[in-house]
This record gives sequence, structure tokens and C-alpha cells, in this order.
Amino acid sequence: MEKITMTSPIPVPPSCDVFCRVIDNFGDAGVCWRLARRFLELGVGRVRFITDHPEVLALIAPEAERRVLVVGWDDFARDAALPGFDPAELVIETFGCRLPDAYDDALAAKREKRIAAGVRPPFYFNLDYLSAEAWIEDCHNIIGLHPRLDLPKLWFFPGFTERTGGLVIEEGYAERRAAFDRAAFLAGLGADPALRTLFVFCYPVNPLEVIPRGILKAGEPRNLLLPPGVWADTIEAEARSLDPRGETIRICRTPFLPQTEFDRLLWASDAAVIRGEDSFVRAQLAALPFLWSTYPTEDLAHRVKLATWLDRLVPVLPTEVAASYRSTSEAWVADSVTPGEFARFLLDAPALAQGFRSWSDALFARGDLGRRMLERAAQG
Ligand code: TRH
Repeated sequence: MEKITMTSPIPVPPSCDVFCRVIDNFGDAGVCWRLARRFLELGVGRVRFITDHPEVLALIAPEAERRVLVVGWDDFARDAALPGFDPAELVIETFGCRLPDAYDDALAAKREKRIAAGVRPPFYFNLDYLSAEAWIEDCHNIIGLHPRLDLPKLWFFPGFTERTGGLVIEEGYAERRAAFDRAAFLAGLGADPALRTLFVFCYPVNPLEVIPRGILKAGEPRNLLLPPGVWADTIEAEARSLDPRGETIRICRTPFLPQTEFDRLLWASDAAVIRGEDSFVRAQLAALPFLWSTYPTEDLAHRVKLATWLDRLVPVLPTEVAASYRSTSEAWVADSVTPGEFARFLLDAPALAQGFRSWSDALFARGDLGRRMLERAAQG
């Protein structure tokens, strides 16, 4: 029988299963993969990553780097129905993706046996999406009952406040950043290390043409780092038509970097446009001034997501730039931003950076989501 081992100041379970269904883009896999890696880093002996779209990991996590075991959803669901199948000690459902029934059955059976033997049963989380909305605090750390089994599941929310689970922060982040050679990295990408640098990672629905127009309006030459994407092709085409000789807009198409190297794009930049959830978190940890492209939804919930996050961030920004940062952020997502407003954001970035630094310091001080999950699981 597996026992909880003590390999660090927190009790670390020997095994963990992280379940991830991909809706679209890279974020579902990106968020879950980062957490799975974090559990390994914290000492969990074996981490399995069960996903319905393993191919999404090809870019985020090149095979040579993988220490987490990747398993296809359907194969795993079949295996879970076989006699002798052993669910992990720590089970993570993400974003309410609903685990295979056979897995829940096996988990409930394991739990029952453990309780009968007086040994700690496996711990089952549902990890939800990140939001700054106030209701998160009321729903965080709440046990939900299973519709058909004696199998409690704990709802856990990442977040920005003490009464949430926090954000994934890996060991040695500060040291890795301190050792980062910005000039060499930018030169390696073909960008000019002497220039200010804007990194853009957004969606096709965003007002793409405003980016090159805003850079031109801001006036000074700037590297524009663009990762692969159709939306990035559109920005590049617009930039090349407005500034054919690249005098002000120095375009640099970046390859899709493995997730372990994604932070470098942020550390190399002075400002950014960032999207989704995982890259949004990383830009905050990097203390990089950015406009957030919230993942667009038809009910416009993404505007609420943005507004509630701004409610928390803006008070720590320097007052002389705070109001225009807020209105430009909202105009960006509402598709009404002007090149002049975008230029203002770029020019304000050095002043904004001070506020983003305080915000980032506060996030670091609140601690890491992976560790908090292990601590919570240890409480039973
Ligand atoms: O891809 P996204 O838009 O994902 C979104 C959000 O997660 C959203 O909340 C979710 O509902 C929706 O998907 C379905 O953006 P996100 O979350 O930033 O994920 C991008 C991932 O890609 C992130 O882990 C960083 C990674 N990445 C790299 O590893 N290398 C790269 O070069 C780039 C550009 C990204």
C-alpha cells in the first residue's frame, strides 16, 4: 500500500494524475502541464498527464524534455476499467473536465478500502479557471459531493488573494531570471538588443492593426516579437506595409518556444500584449507591463474578468499612468483602442513597470499554487 512520504517540509504524495481536456488553443494544456511539472518539482514521485489532445503538447513540451508521463484519455479510461487499476494518491480534475466513470469508480473503491484500514485515502481536487472576481473566494476550498459515489472532491481556485490558491511559481524563478542574458537572447532571435522590445501574443479578434500604428506613433524604433500565428501574420503584413524598411518597427518572428523557455520572451521585453491564462500569469510574475487579451467569450464575461483584475492591479500603479492604463486596457478588449492610446501605453511602460513590480512582489509573497494544493491535500 502506498504511504504518504515526507520528502520536503510538506507531505508529498508518491503519485498524481492530472486530467486535462483541451477546448482550444494552448491554454488548457499549458496551465495543466505547468502544474504537472510543478508537482514533480515538489517531489511527487510519478505524475501522469491524461489528455484528450496529446498533440497540443508537441509544441509546449518537446518529448525529449518530458518527465511527466503523457497518456491518451480514451486509452486511460479503458485501463481504468481493468481489474487491478490503481488511481493516484493525488487526483486533479481541471476546469470541471469530468473524469472517466471507470476512474471515479476505481478511486471510490480505493478510498473505501483505505478508510476501512485506517489509512489516509487519495485526495481529489477540481482545479478551476483563474479569475480576480470576488465570488472566487467564496467557492474556493469547498468540498463538493459526487453525484453517485462516496467520493468528495475539493474545488480549488487559483487567484490573486490570500483566500485563493495563488499562482504556480516554480523554485529558483528569481535566480533563473537574474542569470538571463537579455542581449544574447534577443541577438539570437535576430532582434536588436539596444532597442525597446514589445512582445505580442493575442487573438485574431483583437484590433491587430493598432499595434504597428501605435508603435509608429510612439516614434522610437522598437523590436516587435511575434510568435507563430495567423493573427501575428496579419500584424506583420500591416507593419511591413506601413514601415517597409523596418526603420521603426523591427519585426522578429519567434519560434514557438518550449514552455520551460517561454518566460524568456517576457524577460526580454519592456512591454507586451498577453492573452489567455498561463501567459497572463507569467507576464505578471515577470513584472512586465502588458495589455491583457482576455480569452473572448460570447457572453462578454471576458470584460468582467478584465475589469475585476484591473480593480486589483490599478491601485498599485503610479497615479500619473494608472487611469490611461485602465482605459487603454478596456479599449483594447472592447476593440475600440486607438493608435494614440496604444502609443501612450508603450511610452508609459517604464513608469508602469514600477507598479507591475509591486504587484509581482505581492504575488510572490502569497506563495505557490502547487505547494498550497499539496498542503491542503495533506490536511485530508
Ligand atoms: O492559448 P491560450 O489562449 O489559452 C486559452 C486560455 O487558457 C483560456 O483561459 C482558455 O479558456 C482557452 O485557452 C481555452 O493562452 P494561454 O493560457 O496563455 O496559453 C498559452 C500557452 O502557450 C502558455 O502555457 C505559454 C505557451 N507558449 C509557449 O510555451 N511557447 C511560446 O512560444 C508561446 C507563444 C506560448
